[in-house]
Amino acid sequence: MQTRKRFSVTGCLKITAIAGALAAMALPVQAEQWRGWNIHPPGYPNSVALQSFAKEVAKTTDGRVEPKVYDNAVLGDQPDAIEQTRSGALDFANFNMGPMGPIVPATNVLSLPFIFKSVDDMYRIMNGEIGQRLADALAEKNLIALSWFGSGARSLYNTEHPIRTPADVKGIKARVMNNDLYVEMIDNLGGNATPMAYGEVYQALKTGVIDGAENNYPSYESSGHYEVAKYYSLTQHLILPECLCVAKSSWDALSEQDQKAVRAAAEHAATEQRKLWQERVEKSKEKVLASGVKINEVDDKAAFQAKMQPIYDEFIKQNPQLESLVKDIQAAQ
Ligand code: GTR
Repeated sequence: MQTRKRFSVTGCLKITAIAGALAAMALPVQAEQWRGWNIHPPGYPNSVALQSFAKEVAKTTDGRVEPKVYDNAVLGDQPDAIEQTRSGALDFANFNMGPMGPIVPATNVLSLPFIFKSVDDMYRIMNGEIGQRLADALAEKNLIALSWFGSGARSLYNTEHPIRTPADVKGIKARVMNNDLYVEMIDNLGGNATPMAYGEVYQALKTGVIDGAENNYPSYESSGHYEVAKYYSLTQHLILPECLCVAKSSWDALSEQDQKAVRAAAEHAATEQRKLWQERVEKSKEKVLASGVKINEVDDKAAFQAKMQPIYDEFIKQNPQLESLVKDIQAAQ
């Protein structure tokens, strides 16, 4: 008697057909829903670039990652959002390196006033080996910096009078971002520094809780601060890079292929942001001028710089391991 074959050819075909049908019916792989933090309003260069990032990621990961950007800091103020991203409660964000200093000490080097001579120098340096060193420091704190955005140069503005010399800062109550270096910066100029969340500054200016603040043209304009603080003085004391950062836990959960796709999207977003930034600076400047803002050059920038020397000295004393980073940035310009 012939032994029966376990599987006939037709039986095999049937099984293959059933397996195929089941696969077709199966639910698609669950997409990763990524929540992204953004401090700026829609239409701001960073916001537009973050939207492009989200769109490109969804496309190039074939929908495996679906980023969604939450504008206007609705998910919390910046120091809070940095912690949320470190812990993986948020998946990605565009962070300024200013409020990053208290969490990632190496990034404080970027907050030493006048460390960068120009925005172009900052871009060049952040694109190179020094930028990589800073990205490594961020990674140690669970933040994967995929690309660097620009945020121009920050200058002082206030409700009282033009600032031309350090003496003009005397008595000015100025809002600063959350970082002790900025408190020292304003104090060394004779003003009173008040650390405060970005979203609270408009009201504080209006009610006279503070007399001024410092920021770049696009933020001065988009926040409406220019409506209240009419003197914008070109101190250009800080040129801060910003990151497009992903939470380490979200990053580690990606396949190598998807990591590549996300990194490429972040790099494209940075290119777009830098281009939009330049255009926005001009538009913001026109808008504030048209509303009656008085813009002035500072007579002697060196006088402001000289007041910052003790901050450098103290910083290096407190952080000797960061002296080489400071020196390398200086030597690269
Ligand atoms: C903007 C920057 C924001 C935030 C803000 C501030 O220029 O893009 O991330 O740092 O300044 O002053 O708090």
